[in-house]
Amino acid sequence: MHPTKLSRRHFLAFCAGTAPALLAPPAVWAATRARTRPAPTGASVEIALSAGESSAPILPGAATKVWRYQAELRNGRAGTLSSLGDASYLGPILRLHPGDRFRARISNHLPEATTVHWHGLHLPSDMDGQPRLPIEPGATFTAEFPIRDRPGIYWYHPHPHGANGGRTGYQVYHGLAGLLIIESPAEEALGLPAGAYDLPVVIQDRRFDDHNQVVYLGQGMSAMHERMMGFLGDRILVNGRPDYRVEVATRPYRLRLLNGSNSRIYKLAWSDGGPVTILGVQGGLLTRPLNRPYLTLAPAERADLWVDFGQHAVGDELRLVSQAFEANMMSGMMGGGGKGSSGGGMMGGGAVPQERRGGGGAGEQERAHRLGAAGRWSGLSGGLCAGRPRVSGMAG
Ligand SMILES: [Cu+2]
Repeated sequence: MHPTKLSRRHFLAFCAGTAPALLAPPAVWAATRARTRPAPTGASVEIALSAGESSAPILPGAATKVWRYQAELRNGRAGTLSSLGDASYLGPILRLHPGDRFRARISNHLPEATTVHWHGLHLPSDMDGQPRLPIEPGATFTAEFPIRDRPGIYWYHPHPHGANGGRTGYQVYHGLAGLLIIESPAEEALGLPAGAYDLPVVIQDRRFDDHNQVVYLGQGMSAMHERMMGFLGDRILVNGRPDYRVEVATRPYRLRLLNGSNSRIYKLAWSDGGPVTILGVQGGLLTRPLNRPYLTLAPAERADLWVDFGQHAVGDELRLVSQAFEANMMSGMMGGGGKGSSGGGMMGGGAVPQERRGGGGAGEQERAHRLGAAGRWSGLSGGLCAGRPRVSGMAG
């Protein structure tokens, strides 16, 4: 199938509403059976995390068989876990603070070995779900480590080896992934939109068969080709849902984007042509917000966006669209040239398409007064160069 099928197709709509009561689907922020107990040991935040078989009503008709993370809070702050709702196959959002000592008791209820990799975090390698330390079916593993990273967007997913290039791509594709957000009182002091105004946006592509079941890789030669070039779905899901829509208030929001797709790269832009305001990328907040006509997000990359729906009238609909862009079919393999939505993601390190200049107006819009204190992070920024977002890959 040709990737341009997705060109300009909107997959995420924000509708400006009036009443704050309409802000976010309650399911998004409902806690996942969260409860607090005294800590038996030194971990300040402890969860029980299971990976198992489940199903989700993704498309009209039959439910889709998925693999799903579920979690329970054993110790720690209320709000550590938040669910995207039962209709989403994604794991709960995990919110941690710098300085936390985090423990996850991981149990594998899958029919095959798995691991849990804490993507983006700095932690001891023997706690990081490396393929050399598989958790066999029916087994458990306790990962414990201090949270040393900056506030920002991270995620967790399996990282096992396996036949035919490994099972990482397969397991993530079948639903095993979740957002991990590090937040801190210092970041809170910046006054960015929080709570119901801080929305997760996990973007993934999937392919479904006639019975609403996900299909991973084609048959025969096509499977080999897709394994080499990167598997692409033909349907975009946001937070595990098709045609995702959010009722929003006419005010600023913070969006936490993760490209959780196996291979697809997105060129994201607003349907009204307005600038994409980037507060941060993987690695945390930038020293100041950047305005760009679009944002390129490769597999596993994250972006912190700011958007003011107050610029729109009540009843307006604003869409986040995935624009078409030129792709070099071999670039995904070689790691060079423009990496397009038709492939890539295997080797990483490629250049992104040339930035269009001027489309976003002033370039770096000065919203610095809102982020004045962000200067403290300056030594650690740089995940996103001006006009040239960094690209990284994730093995499919
Ligand atoms: Cu990863």
